[in-house]
Amino acid sequence: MILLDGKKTSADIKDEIAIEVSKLKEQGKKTPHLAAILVGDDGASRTYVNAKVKACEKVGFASTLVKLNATISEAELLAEIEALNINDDVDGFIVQLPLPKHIDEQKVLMAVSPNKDVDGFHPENVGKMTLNLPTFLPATPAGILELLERYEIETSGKNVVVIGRSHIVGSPMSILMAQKRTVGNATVTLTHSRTKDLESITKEADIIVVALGVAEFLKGDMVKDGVVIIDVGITRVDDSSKKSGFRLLGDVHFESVAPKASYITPVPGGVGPMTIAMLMKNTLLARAQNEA
Ligand code: BQF
Repeated sequence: MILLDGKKTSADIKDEIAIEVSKLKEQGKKTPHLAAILVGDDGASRTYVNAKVKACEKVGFASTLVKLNATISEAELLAEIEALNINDDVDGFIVQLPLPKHIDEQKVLMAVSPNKDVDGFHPENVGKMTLNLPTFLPATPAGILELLERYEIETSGKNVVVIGRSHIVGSPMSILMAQKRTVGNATVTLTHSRTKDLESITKEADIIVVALGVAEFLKGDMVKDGVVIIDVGITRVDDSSKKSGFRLLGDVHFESVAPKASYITPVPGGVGPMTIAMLMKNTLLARAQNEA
């Protein structure tokens, strides 16, 4: 069993991006600038946004964090988005999810200018992704592709099973893995809460991407020997022995699955850090496209 080290791989990618940024600066070109909008004070969301700001510092990007009160109206949030859309100094921005319940997420994602949409969530960019046209790929699926590529894991002709159909991970992951691309050409099965006899499907899988948000859902008796496991879950569970007061659990029951796996992502330190690195990559791309 080989651990897919997302922490190390993401550090490598950030080093590569930092070199590109130094080159831009040497050439007297503009520094890439990522902005993030954080609505409310959800603890996990704050952690994610802080990780993104820190990554910007690491690669040499400028960053702006726009913090808004949880009680902000949808109209006021849309006005903040428009301000970033028309701010020529900002190359790309994200609206940290999840949003408070009184705000229509789809309306918000559609307000982000597609050429600044470094999360790749705007319908125009989802459409481009689906057609395999150049666009910003959503960071988590892109991070998984990058991890598979760097570990030289063959995907062509393999049976890939994706568990979970979210717009952020499961759905785009299933689309990308089926496409004709370097990491792709797989036979993909997208499974979800209404899937019948999931175990009979996962047992045939060469690669399983688990992204349903249920801690330790996938057990060892659901997979075959040699399977490649990509665990996207990150559920916080109370743990008084930790400084933070919690620890993270994946969607995979690591103890029973890992012994059967050829490759497996740990939680933490697997897919999560790759997500951040790919957001940096998309921001560098956004800057390049503004230059052109
Ligand atoms: C790690 C996210 C659910 C809902 C909204 C590193 C992250 C996570 C884990 C991180 C996530 C998850 C992010 C680790 C960003 C990934 O070491 O294992 C980094 O910051 N993520 C997000 O922005 O919004 C989410 C999960």
